[in-house]
Amino acid sequence: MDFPNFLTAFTAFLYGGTKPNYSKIFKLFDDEKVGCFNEKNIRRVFKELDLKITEDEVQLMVERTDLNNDGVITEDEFAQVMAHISPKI
Ligand SMILES: [Ca+2]
Repeated sequence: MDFPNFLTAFTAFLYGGTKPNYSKIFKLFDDEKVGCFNEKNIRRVFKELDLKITEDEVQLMVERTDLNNDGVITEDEFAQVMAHISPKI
């Protein structure tokens, strides 16, 4: 599964046929409410949702979403990437 398909599947899993709410998804990852998340948060969310994610997929998700390469994903970065790759509803 490539990254766009992976995130589409992920949002579909969370929200079924409804329009994905990026902010809501972001808050799942940013459980410490610091305004950003990292690979550690990604592993936790997937574990909590009982979804399998490989280490490669975690790295890929960070690589593709961390637009300014500072090691963390902000809500802006997340929304931009999600809006870009999600199917238009
Ligand atoms: Ca960043």
